[in-house]
Amino acid sequence: MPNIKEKLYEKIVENRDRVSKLVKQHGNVKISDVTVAQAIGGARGVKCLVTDISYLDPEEGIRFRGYTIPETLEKLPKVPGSDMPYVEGHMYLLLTGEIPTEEEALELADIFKERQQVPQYVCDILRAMPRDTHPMTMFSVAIASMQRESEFVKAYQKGLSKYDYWDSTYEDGINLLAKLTGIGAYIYRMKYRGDVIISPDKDLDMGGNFAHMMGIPNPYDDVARLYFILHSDHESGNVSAHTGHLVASALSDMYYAISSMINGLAGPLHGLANEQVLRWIQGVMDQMGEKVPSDEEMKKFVWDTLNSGQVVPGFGHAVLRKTDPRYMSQREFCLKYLPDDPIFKYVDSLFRVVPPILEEHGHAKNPWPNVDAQSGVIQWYYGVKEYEFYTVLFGIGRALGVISNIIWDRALGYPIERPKSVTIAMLEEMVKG
Ligand code: HAX
Repeated sequence: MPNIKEKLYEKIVENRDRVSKLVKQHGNVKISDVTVAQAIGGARGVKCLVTDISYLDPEEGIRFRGYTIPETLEKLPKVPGSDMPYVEGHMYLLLTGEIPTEEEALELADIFKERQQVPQYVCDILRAMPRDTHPMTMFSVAIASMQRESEFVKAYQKGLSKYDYWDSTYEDGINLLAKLTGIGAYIYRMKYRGDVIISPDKDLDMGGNFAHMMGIPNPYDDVARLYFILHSDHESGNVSAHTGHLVASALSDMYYAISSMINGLAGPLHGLANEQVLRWIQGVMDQMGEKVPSDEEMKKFVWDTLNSGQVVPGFGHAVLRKTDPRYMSQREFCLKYLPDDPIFKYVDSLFRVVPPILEEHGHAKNPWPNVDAQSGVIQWYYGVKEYEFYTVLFGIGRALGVISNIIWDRALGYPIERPKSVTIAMLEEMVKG
């Protein structure tokens, strides 16, 4: 058994005990009440999910296994000659809760390399789709098409004890994760780079290999590493993570669950916001020509969007009540590597202009920028100008967290999800008293 799996199993045994004690001894303790507004309003703030992979504090932002973003980037082993850590090391942290040594990160990197080959039938399916199909649709279909490979399904059909679900779920998760960068790069090169496909390089780590398969020189390898780590997890209540958890709770396998996760991420209020931000900026650029608008001119564009009943993409959040630290990490990257980039100037101007406008507008509970306001500009700068593709990058990163969560859901025996619904008439009756 590879080291990471042994380590994972140790942790599973410990945590099964903790969960079982909580349910047996304190199962009736209340942790949340639900109001009418919450029942109608998307269960905002209702505490009814459990995950140890990450925690999102409204003021502080995300912590991965207890570590803030700067701590995560500082503590994880770095790729030699690079400013950024191994994505594989981050996956080790998410799965086991421990910062890996360089050796442990490299061991996982080797496991991914052994399993990275994208099956030819996946490429054939992608090729059979109309070339103008959205890349997120292609990504979702490619993942679902590999469902036939599921180790969990094979084991389940033979008759599998529920205590062993985690094992083949882990294998499915690692098999799938190993292929996601290759599938993403394949879609990109097929659609936007004259169909010239670049094969993986066995000597490179996940971030380096992705940059190589995209055909983009360094430091795009560090961009990829930073991007995948930052987007990996954001608690389990966001649409993509929750969808993955929900679908997997029916014992649908990892391929079904991650394909569904991608479909949830493809909405403009969630992951597709990174595409929408660049689309919005392009709309302004079309009107301004070469000139970057002054802050006063930018205010008008923002008000025009709000007055036409649309949201300003990249701003606001269901949980956060301050600027997203994922935005700040990427902003630091931009200030270091591309301070004079014209699109960064747009993003910077929006950072100054939008929050006071959203406060004045009085609707959004959080006027500050989220991760999606800042991520596209970096991709654009390094030549990935096809903004339709940006959410695929988000999806590769998010899979790290959702796969970790699903493995743990199975290990801890979380049951099929089934909240209760009521009718509007029942609510009217309940509020009468
Ligand atoms: N522009 C305009 N109005 C906004 C707004 C924005 N950026 N953010 C919120 N609002 C509005 C809401 O539409 C809502 O309007 P109504 O009262 O008229 O229905 C009101 O403010 C209250 O919303 P909220 O409670 O502050 O926010 P929600 O929890 O309902 O929604 C969203 C959170 C992220 C969906 C929301 O802020 C939004 O639509 N933002 C723009 C899209 C975006 O950037 N999405 C990406 C979010 C991060 C993420 O998930 N990345 O993947």
